[in-house]
Amino acid sequence: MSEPRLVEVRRNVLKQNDIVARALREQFREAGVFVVSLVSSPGSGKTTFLEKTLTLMQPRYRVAALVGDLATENDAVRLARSKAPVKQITTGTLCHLEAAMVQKALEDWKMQDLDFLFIENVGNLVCPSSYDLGENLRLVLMSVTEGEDKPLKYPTIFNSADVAVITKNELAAAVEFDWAAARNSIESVRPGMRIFRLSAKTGEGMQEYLDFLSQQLVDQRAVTHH
Ligand SMILES: Nc1nc2c(ncn2[C@@H]2O[C@H](COP(=O)(O)OP(=O)(O)OP(=O)(O)O)[C@@H](O)[C@H]2O)c(=O)[nH]1
Ligand SMILES: [Mg+2]
Repeated sequence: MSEPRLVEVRRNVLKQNDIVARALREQFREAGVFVVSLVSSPGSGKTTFLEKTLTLMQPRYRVAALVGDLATENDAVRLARSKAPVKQITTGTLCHLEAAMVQKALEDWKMQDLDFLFIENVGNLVCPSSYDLGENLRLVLMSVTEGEDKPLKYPTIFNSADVAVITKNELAAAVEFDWAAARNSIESVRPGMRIFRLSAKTGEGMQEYLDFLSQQLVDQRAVTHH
């Protein structure tokens, strides 16, 4: 009989999150920073891809990253090799980041000093989908080794994301990755979704994605007159 109360509590948590996320989005807009979040199952390659992204973007852009995990600073240590400012958020038992955690982590960073902020969410294909972090763009990653039907099994996370990134593409042949099947899965849960296919290890496909991000910043600043 406790279900209605649980539903209500959950609704309140989400509502509170949306309020903070809205404030964050406004703060990002005013500062002219473009914010990209990354979601995926554990081990799909978020940190590898993000380290590569930060390293390749550094010469042209002021970039920084937040990274969420239940425990350890491992990912922050890896990302910091790019020399970009990086902060780890440890969530304890929580399987997703919340807007308030992002807000707190950003307290001593000046958003005006950044062009791009990246947020790596906790590795999980379920929990992060309902939590808005105030980001401009949400990427959902899926590695070629995970199975082409993941979008069909976890439609909510693909629905909450804007762009799909197929990672570890240099392994595609070894695992007999079926590109057409993967694309159909994505297309059936999120018609028209933009998909990048790349490998952070070899660098193939990275340039097209970086060009896309650059254009996103240009478009955002054209709208907000920065
Ligand atoms: N072959 C290959 N391996 C990769 C690639 N990207 C990541 N990996 C490997 O995949 C494993 C997991 O990568 P991570 O970058 O830690 O994945 P993650 O999504 O950040 O993992 P969590 O933060 O734990 O959810 C590591 O052993 C990486 O070296 C890639 O493009 N090609
Ligand atoms: Mg990681």
